[in-house]
Amino acid sequence: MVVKDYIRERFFPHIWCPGCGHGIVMGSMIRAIHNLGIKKNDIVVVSGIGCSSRISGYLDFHTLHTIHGRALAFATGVKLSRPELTLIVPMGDGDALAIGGNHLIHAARRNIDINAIIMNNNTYGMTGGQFSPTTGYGNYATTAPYGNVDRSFDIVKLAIGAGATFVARTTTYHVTEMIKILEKEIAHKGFSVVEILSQCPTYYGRKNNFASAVDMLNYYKTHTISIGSEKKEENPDLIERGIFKQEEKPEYCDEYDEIIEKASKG
Ligand SMILES: Cc1ncc(C[n+]2csc(CCOP(=O)(O)OP(=O)(O)O)c2C)c(N)n1
Ligand code: SF4
Repeated sequence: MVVKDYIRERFFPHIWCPGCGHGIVMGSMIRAIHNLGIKKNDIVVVSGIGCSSRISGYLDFHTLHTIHGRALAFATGVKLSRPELTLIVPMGDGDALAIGGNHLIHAARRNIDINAIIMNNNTYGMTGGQFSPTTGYGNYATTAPYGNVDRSFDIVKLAIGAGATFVARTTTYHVTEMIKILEKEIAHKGFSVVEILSQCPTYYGRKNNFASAVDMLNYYKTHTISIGSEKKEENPDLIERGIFKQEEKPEYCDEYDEIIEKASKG
């Protein structure tokens, strides 16, 4: 496989800081799409604004780089008008859960066939490290110099509660697992959410005593476990990785087609 076949070299060098996790996610997206054998022309990547959202500029598919928090709204429009296309929406935790939180829960309850990828770096990287809905209680941010008092969303629980039919979590340390999960996500018909813990060494890392990007990757290695591991009983703070939900349910575009048919028959 040649990664260069899937990227727009004219936009390189990329904007990401050394050690940023988002490039690992982009590389894994490319490999998953390649392994599934989907034609480049059949893929639409829609993103909002953020370091993570910059992925849409670098990938050589049909792409829409839209406005902060609204990627899922644009993607819904594209999917409803061209349901045969594969829609992928890479987002940051700020983009997906703060300004875009409402779009996320409503896309989930409709079960529209869109693949949301949430790169959770616990901060607003692009704008300088403000706290986000996943920064975590007691952690530090440029806008929380004495410690954050907001509690975090659990992205997996939120997505399941809102009705997403495929929900998973992985990290940038677990690349082979990430590629397999992304393959399953894209192959699933319905609204799917994959949370990927993706390090921001520049802001979240520096503010929270991580000496380097490698330190953050080591944290993902030592503080996460596969779903069902016995270690979770010994240490409830460990974060679970894997596929939490995978369920077949009627998809929104299909249901909409049925309504159009009913209406056209009068
Ligand atoms: C309507 C609007 N509000 C605020 C901004 C400023 N802004 C740009 S990116 C961003 C947050 C990015 O954080 P996240 O989505 O978590 O992505 P990251 O950069 O961490 O990958 C913000 C607040 C904007 N571009 N548009
Ligand atoms: S600020 Fe953080 S999220 Fe943005 S490119 Fe740098 S390391 Fe990545």
